[in-house]
Amino acid sequence: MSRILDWQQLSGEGQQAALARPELADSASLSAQVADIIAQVRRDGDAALVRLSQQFDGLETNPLLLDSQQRQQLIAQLDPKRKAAIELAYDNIRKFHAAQTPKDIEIETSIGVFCQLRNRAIASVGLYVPGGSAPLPSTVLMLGVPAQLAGCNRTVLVTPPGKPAAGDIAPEIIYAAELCDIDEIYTIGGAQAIAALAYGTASIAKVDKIFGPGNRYVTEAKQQVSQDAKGAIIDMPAGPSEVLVMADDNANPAFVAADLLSQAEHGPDSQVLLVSPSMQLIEQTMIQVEKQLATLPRADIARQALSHSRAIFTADLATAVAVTNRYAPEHLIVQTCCDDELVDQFDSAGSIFVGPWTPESAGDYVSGTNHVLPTYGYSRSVSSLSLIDFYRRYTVQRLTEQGMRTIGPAIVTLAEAEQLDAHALAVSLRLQELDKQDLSV
Ligand code: HSO
Ligand code: ZN
Repeated sequence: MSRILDWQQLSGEGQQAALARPELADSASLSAQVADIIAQVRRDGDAALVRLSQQFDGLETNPLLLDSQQRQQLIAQLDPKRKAAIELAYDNIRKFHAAQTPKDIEIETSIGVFCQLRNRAIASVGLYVPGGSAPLPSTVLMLGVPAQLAGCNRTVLVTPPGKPAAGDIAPEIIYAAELCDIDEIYTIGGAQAIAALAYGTASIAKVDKIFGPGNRYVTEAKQQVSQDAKGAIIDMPAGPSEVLVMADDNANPAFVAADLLSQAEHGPDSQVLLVSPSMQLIEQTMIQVEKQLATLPRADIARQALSHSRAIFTADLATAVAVTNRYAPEHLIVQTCCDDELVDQFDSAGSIFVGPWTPESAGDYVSGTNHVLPTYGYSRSVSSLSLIDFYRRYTVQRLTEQGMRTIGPAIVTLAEAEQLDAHALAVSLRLQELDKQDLSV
């Protein structure tokens, strides 16, 4: 950890700085670059995808779509232990998400006035699975399981080609996709993959909604296509991934250190915070972090993330809770005297990991919760990815004659108040018709 900050000693500004996210630097040139990539894909379609994949991923061949034979060949290489672990993760994620199936409702709001809320799967969804330094089959499951449960007609997976074997995708990714019934898999990544999903090309049909985490280019591309009515909507805004561990003297410093490092190893821009009313725990954790770093292959990446991490020392647990709520972390790990009592006091974390036996890794992989979560303080108001995100909701209403009689006069009154005479007429004509019918009986 680079800095220990004593919360009590900080000025208002100092406290704000202690909880600040990094500025998403260089955004003007980033957004221009991404806009250019999107424009190329819109103009040149598949040819742009091939060109950009060569430029960014060194993809020499042009497999783009993996056929079923290629997929089966890859799955055959998969280690049985990994296969079984993917199956357990799939089962748990499926159980937790199946329980979230939304129910249609119908309510008679006034006599003869029937209102429905219906939930239907979004027809076509695009899932972005980052490649980067390691393939992420867990992300395939987090996106693919809810798409499968919702019953989306078409689910498209894009992922950057693996290196060094250009064109290959990790067998773990293919197997996870197979379990989720995803048969449209393209080896493309980056902003060009998002552009292809949003606008379509000759070989990739456009999707309605794009899901999944990615690097700065992917995130920026998602933002841009979501602002265009001809593009696609997206799951949620995103920034670098983050964890806040809240721990007191009861916590095991080795556990806390490992939890901090598991976030730090994701990338140099990962955000890592420790909040504690115990200076001893903070110091012990720092020793453990150094010790564990020595054993980690990704120590370089983790060190870069740790260089901007903070340990915040608070007067008591109540202050630690207040600091945590103010930061609104993507992941919140709680290891204190009183975890269960504290859980209800957190009002702004994306996902909470309670007690010493619940590392973030549990939710990243196998517990069943979704690991696609709002970052960058968005967890105050944006929800963690759930089954409902794969549905659209719409309403249906029907008035009987009786219903028209019941609410018609109020509609006319409101339309007149808004001076919208055609609105009033649409109702008064019908009311007159009903009066005529009454007279003729
Ligand atoms: N912690 C990451 C998800 C992940 N971890 C994937 C391991 N694999 C962001 O929530
Ligand atoms: Zn993780």
